[in-house]
Amino acid sequence: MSLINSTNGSAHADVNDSSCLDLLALANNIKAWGKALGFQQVGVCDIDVSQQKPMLEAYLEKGYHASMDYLARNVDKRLAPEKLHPNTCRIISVRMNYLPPEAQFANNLQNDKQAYISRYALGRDYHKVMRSRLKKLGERIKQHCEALDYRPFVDSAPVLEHAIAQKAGLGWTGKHTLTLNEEAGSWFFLGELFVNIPLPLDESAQENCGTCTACISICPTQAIVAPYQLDARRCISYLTIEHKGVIPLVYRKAMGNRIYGCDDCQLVCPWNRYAEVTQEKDFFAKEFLQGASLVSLFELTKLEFLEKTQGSPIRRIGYESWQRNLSIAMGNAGFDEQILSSLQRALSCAVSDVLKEHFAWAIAEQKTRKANPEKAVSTRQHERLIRIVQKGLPRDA
Ligand code: B12
Ligand code: SF4
Ligand code: SF4
Repeated sequence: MSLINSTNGSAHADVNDSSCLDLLALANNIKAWGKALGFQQVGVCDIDVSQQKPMLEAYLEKGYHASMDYLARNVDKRLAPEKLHPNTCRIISVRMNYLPPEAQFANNLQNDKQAYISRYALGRDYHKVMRSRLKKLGERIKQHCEALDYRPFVDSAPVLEHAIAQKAGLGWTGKHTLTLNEEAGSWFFLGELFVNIPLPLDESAQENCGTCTACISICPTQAIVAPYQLDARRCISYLTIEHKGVIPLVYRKAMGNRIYGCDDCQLVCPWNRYAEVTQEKDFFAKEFLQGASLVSLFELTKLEFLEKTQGSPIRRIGYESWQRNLSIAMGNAGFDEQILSSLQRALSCAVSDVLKEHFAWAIAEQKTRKANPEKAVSTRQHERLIRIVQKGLPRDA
């Protein structure tokens, strides 16, 4: 393969290679192939994300990345994608819907004896689904352009996926810091194919939150500390998925029955009224999670947990965090004899200090509620969320 130099000194594929001659036609084909592979949208951008530098640095300086040290590593690669994969001159950005049919958001959030799991995590791990499709897309392009060198990314590498998606026209970064789209809302995953072919660029997406601040005011832990700025230390998604050890008391009540991730900032977003449900069976809820009670999930043995969560993103948090999160939800539930005895049994044989502390807290909460049954479990903010969902997302309520 011969190479030519681009203006920034890096090398990219030879456009004179007869198989890549018509780059516009190739880009159109890539979009059609991507859609046939199950991506709802495919866009192309260049690799200049350097304008993100001050925001990224401020985010890290303020410690908003919490214990996710990997976000502070490889900042140079995040800001210069060609350092991550040499000779990259374009990024093909893709998105894939994940909202399962009958999401039952309000029903599930209202039922404090049931576990609420973020809708992105009910089915198969999206990393696997997306990466294998992106690889297929890369192989397909290569059949038509031998000079292609590509590398797929989903989430795991130092890639500024939101900034790239926006440049490629897939949507803008909302005030909740997620990518959203006027036609599709935000219930989709992002992925990228780094390539060395100078494909024509798509127009970037324009910011369109306007004066809305719904996501900021509904966040149960005030994690969106300013528009476009998320302090992960306060975010329920971070606390339930990434954070190890004790969950600070101050956030426990606000977690309600959310035992894995949180969808609240997306639930109130007006653009999600137009969201499509996914056709991917892989993202439909695993059977053991459908309408699952807190007790039934809490009483899974470690072996059962590992078996049932095979291929699911939930497995990644491990059994201890699983039990920790469930015990908080059990502590937040209205008084229930079964919940209390299940927690007491678990405390009597717990070895981990973290779990002992959480189980004891949850038992104390249950006992308080037993003594004061009239004491409200739900907060006014939670009730407001339920009303907004019922009104704004009737199909998914
Ligand atoms: C780390 C991470 C998290 C962390 C931290 C998120 C965060 N906002 O920092 C935690 C665990 C909290 C998390 C939670 C969730 N995540 Co997450 N997460 C990531 C990951 C791996 C990296 C994100 C990152 O780089 N953060 C670092 C900061 C610096 O980046 P940023 O948030 O984009 O910040 C930019 C803007 O805020 C902006 N900015 C900052 N300050 C200012 C100020 C002004 C004035 C302006 C204009 C801009 C601005 O500049 C920053 C730098 O570019 C990405 C995948 C990826 N590689 O991008 C998935 C990703 C963002 N997550 C995803 C999902 C689905 C979620 C959850 C919805 C899951 C859930 N239901 O629980 C929640 C949503 C929480 C939320 N409101 O963001 C999807 C989002 C898809 C989409 N439609 O956008 C991604 C893209 C994964 C994927 N491949 O699909 N996540
Ligand atoms: S995911 Fe939940 S806790 Fe995190 S910012 Fe959104 S609403 Fe707040
Ligand atoms: S809720 Fe409003 S402010 Fe938040 S992302 Fe959606 S449109 Fe933007």
